[in-house]
Amino acid sequence: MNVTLFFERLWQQYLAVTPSAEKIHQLLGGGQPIVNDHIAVRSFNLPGTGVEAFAQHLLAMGYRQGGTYHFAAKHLDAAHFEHSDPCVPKVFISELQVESLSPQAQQLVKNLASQVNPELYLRPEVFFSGRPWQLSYADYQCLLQESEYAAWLAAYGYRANHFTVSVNQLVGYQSLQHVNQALLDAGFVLNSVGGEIKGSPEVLLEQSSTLADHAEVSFSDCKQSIPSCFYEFALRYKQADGELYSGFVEASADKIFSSTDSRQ
Ligand code: OOG
Ligand code: NI
Repeated sequence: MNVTLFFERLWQQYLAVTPSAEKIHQLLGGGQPIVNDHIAVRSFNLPGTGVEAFAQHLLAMGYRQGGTYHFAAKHLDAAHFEHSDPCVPKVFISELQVESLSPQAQQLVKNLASQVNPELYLRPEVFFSGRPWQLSYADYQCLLQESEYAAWLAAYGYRANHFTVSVNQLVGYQSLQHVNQALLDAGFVLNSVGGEIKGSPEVLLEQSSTLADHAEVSFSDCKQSIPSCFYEFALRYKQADGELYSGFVEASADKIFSSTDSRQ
């Protein structure tokens, strides 16, 4: 699949539940195009449906694997992928260790997964295929008690859960503080878990993010408004060899995950 089309499809799907995104582009870009640093997708680690299943399509589109990451408390594993063309966004893919859930929640997740035709994962369109299973609101709430990640993924399925403005390529902003202030002045709410800025020049990456918008989700028994997707902002620093750091920082990513958690 052509990468431009791939990101256009992800972007349109994301916009449908993230009205803030358009306003943020207007605010920070003033009509000029915004370059995105990366997007992220979430998955379960069940056979054929986790990071590897998604990665195969990126490799076919000219990506190579970058770092791998572990989040013990959230029971997540992740990897990032970068493209040979530096203007093409990186992709961060995570997977939940389903075996870490309670037996009841594990059964619930397996029931969702069993509704999916495994061929879904063989096509690059899986990245923006949305929710391929039926879910009741009670089951959503049951998952939410154990893992906000599991609940979000069960409700929204496969999609970009955020896009990320590359602050390095943003005209008129010298720092992430400056970007955050513009967002706060315009009335956006930032994820404040661990401070509004995660990371530092020392770890070569500073990140911030909005709190997710809300969208109405059709559950099998009712419609409910729940947290949808967010926007992230990333400023990268040069490493010793003069190249911009292209990886992620576990301690910071751990807090970025909370951007879909309205209970923070
Ligand atoms: C991914 C969170 C991590 C980053 O830039 O560190 C991340 C997620 O919320 O699925 O995107
Ligand atoms: Ni991110």
